Amino acid sequence: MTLKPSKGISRRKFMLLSACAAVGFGTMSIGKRFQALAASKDIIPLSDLGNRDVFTTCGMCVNKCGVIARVRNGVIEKLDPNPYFLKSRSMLCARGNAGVDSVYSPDRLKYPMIRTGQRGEGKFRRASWDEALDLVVKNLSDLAEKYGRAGTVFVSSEEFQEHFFTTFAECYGSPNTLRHPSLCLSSNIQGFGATFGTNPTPDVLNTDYIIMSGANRSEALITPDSIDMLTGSGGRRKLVYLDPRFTKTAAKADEWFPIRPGTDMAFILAMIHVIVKENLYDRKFVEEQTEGFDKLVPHIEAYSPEWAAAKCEIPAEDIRRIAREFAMAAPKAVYYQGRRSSFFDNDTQMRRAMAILNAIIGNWDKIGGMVPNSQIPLEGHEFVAPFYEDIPERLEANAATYLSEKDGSWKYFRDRVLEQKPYPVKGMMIYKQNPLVSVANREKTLKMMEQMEFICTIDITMNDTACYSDVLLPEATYLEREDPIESLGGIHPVLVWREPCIKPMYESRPNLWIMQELAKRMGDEMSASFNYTMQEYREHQVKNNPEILKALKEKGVYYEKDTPTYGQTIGKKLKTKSGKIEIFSQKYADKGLDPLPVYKHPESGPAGQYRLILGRTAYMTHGTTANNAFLFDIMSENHIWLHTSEAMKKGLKDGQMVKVKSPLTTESLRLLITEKIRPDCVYLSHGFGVLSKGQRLIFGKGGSDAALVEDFVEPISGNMAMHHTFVEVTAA
Ligand SMILES: Nc1nc2c(c(=O)[nH]1)N[C@H]1C(S)=C(S)[C@@H](COP(=O)(O)OP(=O)(O)OC[C@H]3O[C@@H](n4cnc5c(=O)[nH]c(N)nc54)[C@H](O)[C@@H]3O)O[C@H]1N2
Ligand SMILES: Nc1nc2c(c(=O)[nH]1)N[C@H]1C(S)=C(S)[C@@H](COP(=O)(O)OP(=O)(O)OC[C@H]3O[C@@H](n4cnc5c(=O)[nH]c(N)nc54)[C@H](O)[C@@H]3O)O[C@H]1N2
Ligand code: SF4
Ligand SMILES: [Mo]
Repeated sequence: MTLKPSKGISRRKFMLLSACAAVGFGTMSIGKRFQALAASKDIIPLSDLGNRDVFTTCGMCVNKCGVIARVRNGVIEKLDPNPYFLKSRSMLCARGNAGVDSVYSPDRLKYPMIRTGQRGEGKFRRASWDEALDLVVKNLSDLAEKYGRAGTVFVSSEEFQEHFFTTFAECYGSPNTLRHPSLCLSSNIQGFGATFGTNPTPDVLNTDYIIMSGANRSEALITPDSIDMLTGSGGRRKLVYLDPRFTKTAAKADEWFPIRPGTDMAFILAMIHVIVKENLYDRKFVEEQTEGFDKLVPHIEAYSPEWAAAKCEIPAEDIRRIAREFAMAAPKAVYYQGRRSSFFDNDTQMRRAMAILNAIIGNWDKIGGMVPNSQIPLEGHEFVAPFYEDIPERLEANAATYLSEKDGSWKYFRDRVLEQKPYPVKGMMIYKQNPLVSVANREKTLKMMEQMEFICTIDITMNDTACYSDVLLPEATYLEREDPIESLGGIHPVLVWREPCIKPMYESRPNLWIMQELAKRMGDEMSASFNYTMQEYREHQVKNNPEILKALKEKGVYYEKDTPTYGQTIGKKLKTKSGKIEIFSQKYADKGLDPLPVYKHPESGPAGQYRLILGRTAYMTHGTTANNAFLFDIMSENHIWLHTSEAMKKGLKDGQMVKVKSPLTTESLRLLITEKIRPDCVYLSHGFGVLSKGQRLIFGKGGSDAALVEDFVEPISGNMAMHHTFVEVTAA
């Protein structure tokens, strides 16, 4: 039987399946597609594990929901939510349900591969593991000889086995690790961290008043918030939502304001103005727990609702009313900071403003307020990295004011690779990241990759980055792997792990094995850092605690206590310099940064052009899931959204092809005419317009936002700022 990308299962059937998963344990067969797969000798799992229900963890996005995999005759037939995992409120989303396709997709990476054609041509030959691993090690040794150990960058995103990859980088001796936060939430972490000493979690379940700006929780799912914001326990819940688009969250909100992009800080400063002027803040809390309120008072004098209305286009009387309602609901009120912040070049200061607004109403560490995260501690993995002399600082050291040593900054790093300053980087090891899709300005990433002498990608599918690599190492998927224990922090912290549902198919291997085999070839010293089995590693993580191991085995999760606790930090020193909540940041002042957030108005675009805004859909995770057969059934291309009035002016018709031109490139896209967006913006979702022909369902469909979006940067955290691009839209 030849395997073709197939839609095999109808959308209706799939939706039925999802609904079923949301309510209970029906073991509905996944249909003909999997019977056909099970019958194919090509891909019968090597499993002799038979019929089992496996408690494991979803790997389809960052939330890591609990899953029960129904394995029948050695095939994973269906995934159900694990009711013991409280954080997902017994839910698996569409992507979680569709996870089986990551195992059985005909487009997955099956064997180690070595490139035979030009980079990007997609021509590879199958290789043995020995040959591929030897080739990687030869290149890593040659690169170290030629350029030093810093001459190779280790690129990765969060995943349970990522730790082994970063350990390998450390043992190899490269200071250059490049992780996803500088494409995601590093300015958020920075802004809240500078104020509270940590990035707290809004207690959405118990709050009475939520303001969400730039956080589309009905589509950009974060559990449990996406569920709790609709259900809540209070019953008096109010949700105010600011977004240039009328999203599914807007549909569920009490009030929606189509805010002018990049002006959230004006709205927040005006709320602070009202709350301070009208004495609605929590005076006792402010006196006891915060620093610098006296400097805030004159600072916000000019930021009146009337001033803000002209900036953010939300009426002054609404700002004033919302500020009063918000303060009255305190402490059960949250200005929800969201997760991703890579929109504008003032995002860190915008998050500071959000943090200050929360602080002055005294919602800190209280039920229904902003609660610092707790975490169940795990025993660390100790290893001795070999010592190498003359290892330089990381390539982009000092580029951002507060650069994360561990995460780096994609924007600054890539620029320095291209300048070849202060030293050349010529090797790239990539684990579970797809920079050609996730880093703004794709052309620059292509140039960066072009000048690499060696690129190795460890992934599960032939994504764009794999297609431009030299050696591909197939990792086993999350449903085939035994993974370390992971401590998920939050208001109600939990331990989870992964158990294999079937044996890894084809020749895919878990990352620990891959790192062990590479380390072995690098020599004894390095190999010593990987000298354990997964079982030993997991036992070490929990000091062999039988209670934890039993709970994980039987329920897939371990909670230390039944309910969250509040107020643990009250009266204690926070992790800021003063030990208090820093409204005025002396730390920022010392670095020459604004110690209180100063409003900066975003530029207007050229006449006739639109600001390009990005955002999630509920059916896709980044650029990872578009080629998933089930999800492709729901969404098979991305449309460019344009407001009806603008489309009429241009004589454009719904569904027709248009050219979208940014200063970087032009993409052809299908037009969606809608009232659900501001007339000065267009919107495009992420993950389409791929370069790799190895993603057979979606190759040739939709367009790439990464190609269109320019690479501006937020200079305090080094976060990519992705909403400064303006585009023209014309008929194709
Ligand atoms: N389904 C799904 N869920 C996910 C993910 C996924 O890929 N798919 N990814 C996860 C990850 S890693 C992250 S970081 C989070 C991201 O979570 P979010 O940050 O909530 O997600 P986005 O959709 O990127 O952006 C949210 C909204 O901001 C709006 N927006 C744009 N500009 C502005 C502005 O200037 N002001 C305001 N107020 N709004 C603006 C956009 O229109 C969009 O609807 O989602 C997580 N959850
Ligand atoms: N233009 C644009 N760019 C963006 C965003 C946007 O909205 N628009 N969002 C930004 C945000 S918030 C984030 S967090 C980043 C995320 O972007 P990335 O850090 O690139 O992460 P992902 O897209 O989640 O996953 C990357 C790769 O992991 C692979 N993968 C999946 N599971 C496994 C596995 O088990 N093992 C291995 N080895 N590989 C696996 C997938 O095939 C995929 O190719 O993108 C950012 N970039
Ligand atoms: S939100 Fe969906 S994709 Fe993400 S972990 Fe949960 S079920 Fe999986
Ligand atoms: Mo993210």
